[in-house]
Amino acid sequence: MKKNDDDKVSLSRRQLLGGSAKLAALAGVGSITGLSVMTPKTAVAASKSISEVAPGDLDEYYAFWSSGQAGELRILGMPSMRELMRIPVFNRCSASGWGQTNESRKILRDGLLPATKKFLDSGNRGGVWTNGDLHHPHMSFTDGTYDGRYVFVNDKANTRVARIRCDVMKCDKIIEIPNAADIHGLRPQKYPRTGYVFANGEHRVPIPNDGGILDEPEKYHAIFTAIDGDKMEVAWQVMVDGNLDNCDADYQGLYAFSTCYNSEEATNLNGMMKNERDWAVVFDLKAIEAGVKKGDFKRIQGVPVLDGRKGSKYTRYIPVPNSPHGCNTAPDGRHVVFNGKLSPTVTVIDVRRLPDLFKDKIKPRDTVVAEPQLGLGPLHTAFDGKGNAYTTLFLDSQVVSWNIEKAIDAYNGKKVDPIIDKVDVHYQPGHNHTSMGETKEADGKWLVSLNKFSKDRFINVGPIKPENEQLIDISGKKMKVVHDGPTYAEPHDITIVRADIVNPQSLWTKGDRMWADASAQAKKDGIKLGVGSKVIRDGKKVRVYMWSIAPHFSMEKFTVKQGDEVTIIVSNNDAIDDLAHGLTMSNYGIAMEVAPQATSSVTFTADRAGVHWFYCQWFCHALHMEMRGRMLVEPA
Ligand code: K7E
Ligand code: CUA
Repeated sequence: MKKNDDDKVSLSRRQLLGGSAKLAALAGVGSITGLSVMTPKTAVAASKSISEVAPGDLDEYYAFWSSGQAGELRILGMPSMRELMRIPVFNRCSASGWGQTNESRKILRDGLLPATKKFLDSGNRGGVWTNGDLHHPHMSFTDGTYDGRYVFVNDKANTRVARIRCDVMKCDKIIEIPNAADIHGLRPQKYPRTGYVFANGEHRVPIPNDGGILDEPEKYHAIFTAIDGDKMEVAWQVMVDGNLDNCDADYQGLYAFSTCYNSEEATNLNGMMKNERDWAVVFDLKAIEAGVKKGDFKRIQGVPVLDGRKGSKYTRYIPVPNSPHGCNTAPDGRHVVFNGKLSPTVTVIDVRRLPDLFKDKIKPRDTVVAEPQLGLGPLHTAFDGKGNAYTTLFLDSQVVSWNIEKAIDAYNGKKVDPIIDKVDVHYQPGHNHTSMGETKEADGKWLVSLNKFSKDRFINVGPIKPENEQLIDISGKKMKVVHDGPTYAEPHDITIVRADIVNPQSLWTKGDRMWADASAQAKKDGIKLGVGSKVIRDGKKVRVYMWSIAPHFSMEKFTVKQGDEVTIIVSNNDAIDDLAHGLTMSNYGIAMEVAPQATSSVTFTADRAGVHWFYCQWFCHALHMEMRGRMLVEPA
């Protein structure tokens, strides 16, 4: 049971609907402390299917799912694979009003570069981006494991990085990354904490990219960025040779790694495939921090950019077979795997050799401790925390499990086969991910293979088919596919987090910073949010304050003049979990969610005269249909 700031005891619906409901009613809501609360048992590997989570039972893991070009973040329960929530980030969401409410537009706009703001203000672009390409969701770390604070995500389409607050599961910051083009790989620092969020600019472009340089690819650059995850500001950037694809961080807080598939620095497919070998770049974080301190950088677009091209003391380039893709550090804290993609191999390095590499005591390839041949099209690797790795084979449509130590033995000439097992997946896997697999607490229970094609696995839904995310039991020696999970465009990557680490609130806290602007304006207008119910006219600007308690809005009608700029501010006073309201202004294209104890606001021009009903679009009560009122717009 939770107390909200009104000191009223707020009951969870689950508790009310459970066994304690009658007793709660008898005892009166205020005095049920001490009653045994029904806690649903967590699904356990039992009976028919080990992945089955019976109706009413709860999952063991939260899985944060990317959505690629859909631009949102999704939460699935695992092992049930039930989709639980969608968190709009880079997309426009009709249900929640993300992209339209004042609160979301501020987040979508504030972190943009001045030139981008100017661009978005021109040509009817509406002031904010409404699309994104979200590939990589990763939770913040403390001491090598997830800490439940934030999930960070990239936007490849419009060169941004966003942060999701895990206390309310909403995006609270989005920043555009200067100098870089098209953020792809993204990983948080694992140790001592996040700390930095590392982000790869994938495509090479001129700096500045303002038309001064066009078809002169030799003058393009690729940029690696470290973002301060607490402030959501760029801490520093490093210019590199080649391009940047995926990245990861070590378990010591000393190095970060990126794969490069275009060492040729070409601009077309043939050119990018020329070299037999590309490379992985290693970034020396301590050296870079010292360089920033010493002023060994150029300040470009407001951020320090260090030169990490070949020969720099900040980086080393480790040659690996042509066109590597995934980049994954193992929970043993020692090994990093670069996945071959065009080569049937993965390259394993040992981070303990990196200090000598930076001192030039050894050659870059001397950091390699294994290079097992696994199959065709290795893209990404996950780990079980028991010394085994799981690599997706895109072309073979398989996942291969292999032992890291045995791969090292084989590289040293011993006659051992590191491959443990191969399992068919359906079809063409990209990323895969194990439960807690990118942390030191990898538990070796579950693997999800994120397959790009589902083809014949589901009934046909037309030319566009879902992807297929298959759940694989890895607790035994043999991998076992136990579930097909169709999902819509296009999950690249996921993060699987033990449920006890993630503890979201069920109610918003009144006065949350999410609607700080509305609070400040209300104060100026002499209104207390959730209490005042009033229309304030300020020249041609009209502010309408109202609150809601199921099943009504505090205002039945309000009148404005055609051409007024109207701001509607709604505070949801209900303090019962899951009791959300919304406000839709019909025939005005306006809709927003108002979650329990939250305030939402939206501004629009009332340039259409007549009677317009506003209504609650979030089913909240038996009298939900009656929860409505009128906006009367007087003709000019
Ligand atoms: Cu392999 Cu963008 Cu992570 Cu997709 S990336 S698969
Ligand atoms: Cu309030 Cu529906």
